Amino acid sequence: MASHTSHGQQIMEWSERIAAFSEPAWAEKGQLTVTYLTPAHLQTAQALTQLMQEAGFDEVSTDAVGNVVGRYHGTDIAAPALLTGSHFDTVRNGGKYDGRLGILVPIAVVGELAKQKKRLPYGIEVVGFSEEEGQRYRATFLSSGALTGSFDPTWLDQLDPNGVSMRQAMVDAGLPGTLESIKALTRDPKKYLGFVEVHIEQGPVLCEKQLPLGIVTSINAGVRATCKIIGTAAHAGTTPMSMREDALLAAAEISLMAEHRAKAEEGSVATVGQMQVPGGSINVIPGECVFTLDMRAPTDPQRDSLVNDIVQAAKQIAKRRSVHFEYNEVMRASAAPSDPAWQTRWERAVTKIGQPLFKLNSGAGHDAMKLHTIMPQAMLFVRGGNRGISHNPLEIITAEDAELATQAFIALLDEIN
Ligand code: HGY
Ligand code: MN
Ligand code: MN
Ligand code: MN
Repeated sequence: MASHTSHGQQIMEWSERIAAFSEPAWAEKGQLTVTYLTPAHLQTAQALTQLMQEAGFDEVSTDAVGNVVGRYHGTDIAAPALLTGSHFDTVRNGGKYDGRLGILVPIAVVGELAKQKKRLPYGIEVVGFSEEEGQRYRATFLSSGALTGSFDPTWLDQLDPNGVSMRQAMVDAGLPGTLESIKALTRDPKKYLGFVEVHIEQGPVLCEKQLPLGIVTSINAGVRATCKIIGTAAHAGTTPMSMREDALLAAAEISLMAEHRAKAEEGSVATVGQMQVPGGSINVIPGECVFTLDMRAPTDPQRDSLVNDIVQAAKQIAKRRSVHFEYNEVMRASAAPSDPAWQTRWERAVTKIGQPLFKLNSGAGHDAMKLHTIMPQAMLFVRGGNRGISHNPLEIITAEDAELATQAFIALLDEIN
């Protein structure tokens, strides 16, 4: 095993290197925003390609949706391969490790194998997924969806806030931009042993328990929706309070109702992450308000009852306030329990490197929940500092924990036989 923290230190340096690429409006504020197929996104993809080439992968390529795919062959090229990876796009003003750590750890692992000129009986395929967060386009898990045959063809015609279609963004990025080229990415599960993803926990549990690693038992179910309230714009000075059809106040009441409903049940969460009054003015009662809903729970039934209750209550609020409520679901992902065999491999790997075992479920969604639909999967969580804060520039990990994650991944390889 290399000297202590050598892989970990290397991963921290790589994280800094790829975090140098951010979209100008955010970079000028020292913030990290990398959304689908922007110049910063393409630069990040290029940097990941270079890291994979330097590490000694046998093949490195960019696929039709912009994934960076590295392959390190085994002794038997026809044997089913281990699939791993995570995403390199970020939320706006995001952290450096969300997704990216799950690409850099396997790159460090392959680098170690290549350095030792070691070949396993199976290949390793590392995917830097190009689009997971659904920021530029409402197309969450676009890239892992392309690999699992669930790419939604209507996404190609979706427009970003500047009116650029996804198809055009793909063509501008040098990608085919055709449904055929995307459908061709669907993976045949028979060619894979399974999918493993290393990811920061994005929560406070490991930090509070002072544990560097955690084994994921299941990924929570989620639904995301864009909502619109249509009321009546009117004069803020002359319209009596009793005669208002205020779109924003209806959205505000719906937001507080969603919070109240989620709080009523252990494990349920509901978030309004975005809210705008298009064309609003200081002296006009909002005639329209658009907002988003993100609702999650540990199981599909609990998620469904959360969503149904919130949507029904929202309709009641809209009716009482004489406004119109539109609900448009943009993502629905089922809970993804870890495959028992792969979870056990992670447990044995973590034990083998002398770390305590701790299991937890994932409140965050991950590419693994898409791969879950076609092959067995299990995840390893890495402790986040700053009480595990994430989707925030304060997101932080340590070189020591990155090193332990790399050692656990290497130990996992020995569990595959
Ligand atoms: O929102 C999530 O759970 C993930 O960060 N995409
Ligand atoms: Mn994220
Ligand atoms: Mn993530
Ligand atoms: Mn993920």
